[in-house]
This record gives sequence, C-alpha cells and structure tokens, in this order.
Amino acid sequence: MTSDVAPANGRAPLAANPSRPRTFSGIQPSGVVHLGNDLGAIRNYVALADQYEAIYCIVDYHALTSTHDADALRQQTREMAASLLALGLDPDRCTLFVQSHRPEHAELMWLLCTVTPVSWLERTPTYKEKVQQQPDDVNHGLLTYPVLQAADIVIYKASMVPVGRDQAAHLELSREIVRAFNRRYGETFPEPKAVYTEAPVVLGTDGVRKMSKSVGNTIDILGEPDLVRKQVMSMVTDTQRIKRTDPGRPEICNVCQLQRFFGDDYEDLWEGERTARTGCVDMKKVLAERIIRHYAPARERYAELMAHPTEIEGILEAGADRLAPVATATMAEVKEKMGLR
Ligand code: AQP
Repeated sequence: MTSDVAPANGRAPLAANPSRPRTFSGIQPSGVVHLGNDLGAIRNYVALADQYEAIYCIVDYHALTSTHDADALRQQTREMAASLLALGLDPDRCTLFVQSHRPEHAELMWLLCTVTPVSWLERTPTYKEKVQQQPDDVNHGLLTYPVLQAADIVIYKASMVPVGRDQAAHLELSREIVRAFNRRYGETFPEPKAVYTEAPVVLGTDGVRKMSKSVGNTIDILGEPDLVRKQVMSMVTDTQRIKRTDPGRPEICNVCQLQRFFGDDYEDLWEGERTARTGCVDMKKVLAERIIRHYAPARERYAELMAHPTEIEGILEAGADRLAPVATATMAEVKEKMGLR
C-alpha cells in the first residue's frame, strides 16, 4: 500500500462521559459531494474537530429511503468516505463511521418513535418534498427519517450539529423529541443545537434553489476540471444584466457571492462587475478556475483513497468500534429509564 493515510485502528474508544463537548453530523451516501455540502457543512466538520469531540457519520440507513440498489449504495458509501477524508477529515482527530455499523441507532430510533407524535413527522417540509419527488415510493422510512436523525445525534449525547440551514426544521424536531423524552422519562439527553458556516444555504447553478443533487443544479467539487467548468459556466447570474455594458449587482449574483469563498480579492472583482469593467462570463471563468485549483489536492487525494478501498474500510470499521462503549452506555441508560430492564 502506497497511500499515507493513517489508519484509525488503535485509537482509544470514546469515553461514555466526554471530556469535551461533542459534535455530531451525518451525511447521505447519495453520490458525489457538491459545493453546497462543503461550504454549508463539511468545512465546519473539519473546523470543529479541533475544539470538540467530533463524530461524523455516513448515513446509509437514511439513504435506503431513496436508494434501492445494494451495489450502488455500497459504492456510494465508500465514495462519500473518501470524499470526506479528502476534504480534510482526519481520522486521528475525529471519528468517522457508517450508520449501519452501529445497530444501536435503529434500536434507539424505535424507542424515540414512542414519544414522537405522527403529526410532528407529517408536517416536516422535507417529508412533503420527498412525497412530491418520489410519489411511487412514499415508504415509511421517509416519514420516520427525522426520528432516526434524532437517534443518530442523541445516542452520543452530542450538543452541537454542524449542518446547512436546510436541516434546521429537522434539528428543531430533534430538539422537540429530546424534550418529549426528557419530560416523560427524566433528564437524559441534551438538546442539540445547529452550528452554521458563513454559507448556510448555497444556491445551485440555477441561482434560485438550494444546491441539491436531486434538483441537478450542483457543482461537483471533486469532479473532473472540465465538468466543473461546464457546471460553473451554466450558472445563472444577475438576470437583470442583459447587455455586457449593463452594471452588475454582485449582492444578488450567485457567481459573485461564491467568489467570497475563493480569494480575498472579491471586493475588487465585485467592483469590476458594478462598473461593467468585467462581464458575467469573465466572472464565471475566474470562479471555475479558482474552484478547480482550490479542490485540486482533494481531488488527487480522493483518487488515491479510492485506489485503496481496504484502507477506507479500516478507517470506517475503527470509527464504529470506537463508538461502541458510548452507544452501549446510552442504550443501557435509556432502557433502564423506560422499564426495559
Ligand atoms: N446547498 C446547500 N447549502 C448548504 N448546505 C448544504 N447541505 C446540502 N446542500 C447544501 C448540507 O450538507 C450536509 C449533507 O447533506 P445531505 O446528507 O442532505 O446531503 P445531500 O444529500 O448532498 O443534500 P442534497 O444535495 O440536498 O440531497 P438531496 O437532493 O438528495 O436532498 C447537510 O448538513 C446539509 O445541510
């Protein structure tokens, strides 16, 4: 093996009572990572791992609500692990694992279901969206999704959850479920809080909707340079700027907004737009090349990791093993409180 990834094997298991506050976040293995994932969440995963006991999970149980091809799910789980590692998650500084490798998540979900009114789940915006998106597959998992999400977080008693703002309603629901459980069975779980980056909602290439795989408006940051160029060049800019000589409005132009994350000179670039010194096409070219350059090391690292699947598996298995004592301790406490022991 030529890769220099340090296996997480051999790290001490996580203590049931953390010495530092815990953060937890989950990400779906539903294909390639996009710019919205990185700017909205993954950058915070990396940053928070310095200060907190950080746990990150590839949520394959959640993915089963929409993905029904076993080989595809396995492959996408590996790809997501490689993407997160390539984007800076260090298995020596955080714990990365796959949701289904810790069966306690599903067990706790069932227990939390018994304190969760169905009406709370039916009003969840993402449930309503999914019903529209996959009308022939409105499976029960789509409805119960937020309860599993709550279980994912509270099984480790995490108090902070780095997510994009699209997850705000789910997180609020997790807090309600925690309150309902604590009211019925006594103080057990902390109420988790969302932690946002400076870009809590990244708009897609259409400039209107959230960047999202299911919409197909993504910029695939670890994709080939030509793909990134094509995606950036397709971006909708300031729709009122019709002629090249019209002044641009960087405040409402998605391309200009994204420049803020790829260089300190965005004010100068914006001035060029306002004075029509530069046009939208110029601005897109600059952005595309900067995104490609910024993610070039991660792209290389991703390829290297994908060439060593056993190394990825080792990191994920070690991550799940590290979490066993905490998950077991939480389940024992919960079962005791609920009269199951
Ligand atoms: N556009 C976004 N802006 C900011 N944050 C975002 N996130 C996703 N899109 C944006 C955040 O990324 C983390 C992982 O989200 P996920 O597991 O829901 O990932 P996803 O499946 O890649 O999200 P999509 O593309 O929106 O998927 P679909 O289309 O399947 O629903 C989360 O913290 C999320 O907030």
